Amino acid sequence: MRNRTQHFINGEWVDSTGSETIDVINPATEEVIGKISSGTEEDLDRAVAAAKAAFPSFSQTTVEERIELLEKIAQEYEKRKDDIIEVITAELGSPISKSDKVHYQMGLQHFRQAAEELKTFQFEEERGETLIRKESIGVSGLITPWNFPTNQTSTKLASAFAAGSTVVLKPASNTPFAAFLLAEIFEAAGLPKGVFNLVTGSGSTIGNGISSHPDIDFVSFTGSGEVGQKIMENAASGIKKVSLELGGKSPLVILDDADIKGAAKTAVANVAMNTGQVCTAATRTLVPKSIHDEFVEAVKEVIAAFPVGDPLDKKTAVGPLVDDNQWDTVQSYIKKGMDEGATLVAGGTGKPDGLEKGYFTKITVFTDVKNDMTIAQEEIFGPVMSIITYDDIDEAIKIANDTIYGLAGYVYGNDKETLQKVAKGIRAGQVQVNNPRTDFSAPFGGFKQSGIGREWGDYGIEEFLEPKAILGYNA
Ligand code: TAP
Repeated sequence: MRNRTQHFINGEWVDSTGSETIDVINPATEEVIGKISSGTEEDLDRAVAAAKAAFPSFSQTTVEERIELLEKIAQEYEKRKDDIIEVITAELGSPISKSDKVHYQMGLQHFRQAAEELKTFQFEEERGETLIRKESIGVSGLITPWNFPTNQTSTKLASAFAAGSTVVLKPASNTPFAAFLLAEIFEAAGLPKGVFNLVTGSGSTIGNGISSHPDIDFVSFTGSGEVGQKIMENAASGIKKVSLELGGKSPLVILDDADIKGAAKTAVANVAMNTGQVCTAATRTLVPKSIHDEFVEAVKEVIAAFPVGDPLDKKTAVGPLVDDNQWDTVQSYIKKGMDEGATLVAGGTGKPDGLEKGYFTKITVFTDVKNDMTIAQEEIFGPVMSIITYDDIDEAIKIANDTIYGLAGYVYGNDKETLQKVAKGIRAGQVQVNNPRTDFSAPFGGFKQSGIGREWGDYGIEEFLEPKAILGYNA
């Protein structure tokens, strides 16, 4: 049992002022694997005070000092590789191979990338007599979701430290333990006291408290649109800057010259990744009518290569959903798809055979989906693919953009001009052409209701900075 009922405040592990705790469950076994403190407003106040006290000196550290710190963090993170993989598999149910190659790696790369960015980042610029400086924004409140316990936290933390901002982190209550490892990593790396503070607890107390706290200057949130809206409302009363990474309903446009097997593999792999609990998941697959039937057959074949099962088994590609709520939500969307008249190609409601314990769900594929159906418009956060047909590229782009979201887009095919036309036509923060390598220096974030602001690389660092103009500086 992991009983992590202390918060990390001002460089020390401290008890909560309250006594309530929150159980953490392994979604593959449904067993309680530990508990965290359900923190109080007093706990949060203490953490914010520590971050505020640490800000004047940390914001004045040199770029070289912060590069060294980020590099040290990356080294300490690497030393905890096995622990990180183990914890993510236990709390999220992520297959062990993905906890390694995706979750562990993404967490690491953000620290490395931030160190790299600082080597060329321009904090000062002279324009005639005027000096323009980018200064740390101040105490930052970070609120993160459960779906990528290291990636979502590390991208924010790496950017904040690179910018010289101090933070209070509230991780998701479903998957909090990875954040405790980060606290230990920062301790080992020698992060000054008060720069990083970890307070666990409910969204309604700690999350809400962060977004309305008078001594927090900036809130960086990743999660649902509903909570994002509440955070904006709270932040508005204190004119606090917010950055929001919210949901998506991303399109994958398959061109008529695509290799069909490759396209099917790309589509299934994308929707199966992290059991579909990915904000950038390509949940709408746009296929030319001319290749639809062949594509559907290829999808049916490819699904067998994505076994759902025990996350500890190295052959497992897809683990369970994070909890019973998420399981119920996904089931109700699958039912809704059938009720609205979409044709089930694979999967369906219920648990996969032999997986009665754990929040396992089937990789589900619908075709004959119209873009105005609920399953094509709402974020499901489960491995559910909607196949929608199109006649020509202009129609494909129109369908791709017919959503309230704009987080990601994907295009797969051969003709370079068409690939580029589609990539430019999709209104989204990040578009991927033919399964490129992850680029940690590229900005990540959403158009429309997918969010405000950007993370990753230099764009991520910018979020934690305020431009300041000193006129007459060089007069
Ligand atoms: P949210 O409720 O948005 O939770 C995300 C984070 O916000 C968690 O740390 C949560 O704390 C906290 N929170 C909850 N209520 C809050 C409040 N009033 N003020 C401030 N913070 C608050 O997401 P969820 O419940 O985990 O998932 C619900 C749906 O959101 C999913 O089905 C999915 O559609 C979407 N989602 C999107 C993303 C991304 S990356 N875009 C990630 C996760 C979920 P607790 O954990 O303590 O509740």
